[in-house]
Amino acid sequence: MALDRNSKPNDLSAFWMPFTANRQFKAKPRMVVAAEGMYYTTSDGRKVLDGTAGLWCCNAGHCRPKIVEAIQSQAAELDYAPAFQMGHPKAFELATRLRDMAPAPLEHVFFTNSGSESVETALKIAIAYQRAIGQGARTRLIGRERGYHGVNFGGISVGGIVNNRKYFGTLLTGVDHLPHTHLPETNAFSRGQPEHGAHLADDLERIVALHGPETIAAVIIEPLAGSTGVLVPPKGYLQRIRDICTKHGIVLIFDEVITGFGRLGAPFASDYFGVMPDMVTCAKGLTNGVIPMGAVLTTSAIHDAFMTGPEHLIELFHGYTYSGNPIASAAGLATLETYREEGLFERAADLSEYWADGLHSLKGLPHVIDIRNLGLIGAVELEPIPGAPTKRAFQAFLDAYEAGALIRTTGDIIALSPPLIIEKSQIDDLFGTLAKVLKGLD
Ligand code: PXG
Ligand code: PLP
Repeated sequence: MALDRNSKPNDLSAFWMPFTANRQFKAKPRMVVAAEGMYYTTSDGRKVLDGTAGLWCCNAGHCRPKIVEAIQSQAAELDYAPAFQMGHPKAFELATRLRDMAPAPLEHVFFTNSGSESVETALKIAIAYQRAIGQGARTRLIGRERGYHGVNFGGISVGGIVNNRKYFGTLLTGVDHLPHTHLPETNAFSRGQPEHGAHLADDLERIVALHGPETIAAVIIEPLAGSTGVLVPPKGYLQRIRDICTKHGIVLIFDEVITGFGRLGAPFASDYFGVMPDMVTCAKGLTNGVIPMGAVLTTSAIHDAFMTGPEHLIELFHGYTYSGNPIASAAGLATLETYREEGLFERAADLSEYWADGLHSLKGLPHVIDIRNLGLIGAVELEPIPGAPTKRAFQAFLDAYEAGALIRTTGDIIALSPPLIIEKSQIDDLFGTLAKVLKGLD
């Protein structure tokens, strides 16, 4: 069937859109109807360069043949298999492939359907693990200011983005937060990891002393905070967090929903920074964003602590109807194969200097107060319009879309994270378009 690029829904009212200014969108909709490689096609027939890999998820680019074929044939062969007390081969294959590509200590995989579910799963496993090893008083969870861990109750409780929390009641109890690592006074326009700020990890010692280490189950942080506007960890910070967790018997969870699958030019940020957590949460790039799927990776120490007691009993009372769904598993296998065949993680590493050059060339343009980068991630922070925060960056988003580039904004920060297949000429196009947009802003 030929694709009708002009097809438009005749009613936009029913769909309550997520994280969207609904009334503004519906007054002037931005619809994409097709995608291939680095580009979206809009409903008015324009090509838009994808500067964000969808929402940080299409790391191999769009409509990649191997992934499309895997999904099509899996749907026709085994559409769904019960996830509890039953199995199917591809979920096991994918778990093995993930274990083989993950940092060595992470040997077991629990499947979910999103980053948010991965976070809930990891927090629950951490608390249950502490109980399983006789540390049942360890129920507290420590997150970080400006952290994003999805939108479910556990995730927003440990998260640190005020608008994602304040409308939703009292959240989980027994949660505390580390300070964020955004230090513009000393670190603005750092290229790569900022020099200053490792000492902020020491705040964990204060929190541990305040509550008592024997009450703390886990610390969860993004190794590089993405959603809050790209906060790159200061040099030495992550290792200090690791050391303090080890010293006090606290499980360290790295939320790698954005940083997993090559975004920094290595399979995971844990590899890139050489700092090993006890659990990793991931999603997005696991299936190239094409079918919802997430995963939690754990060490054998954590997994094995549950594998005791009578063998006919369920060891962990947790799971989702779609954990390890066959079509998602097929998409995951084809995605990991595409990353490997095309050497996309290495490609991201090779391109990261060119990317940083292009990004930092925007310094000096109107309203630009900071630029941050690592791997194939970039952020441009704009001076907010007095009395109208977020408006200037949102205008940049609208103007860039009209000018043929898809960017993301959060607050007054523009975040960029292209598919890892981006060509140098497309990096030039992206920053060329962005420079023009920035020059035209009020
Ligand atoms: N943890 C982290 C670190 C994330 O970045 C989630 C959990 C939640 O994943 P799900 O699949 O439940 O959305 C995320 C998701 C943005 C943006 O533009 C970021 C995310 C999602 C959508 C938009 O920064 N991060
Ligand atoms: N709500 C109800 C009434 C259910 O029966 C189920 C699952 O059986 C769920 C929620 C959870 O759904 P899922 O397993 O897709 O997360």
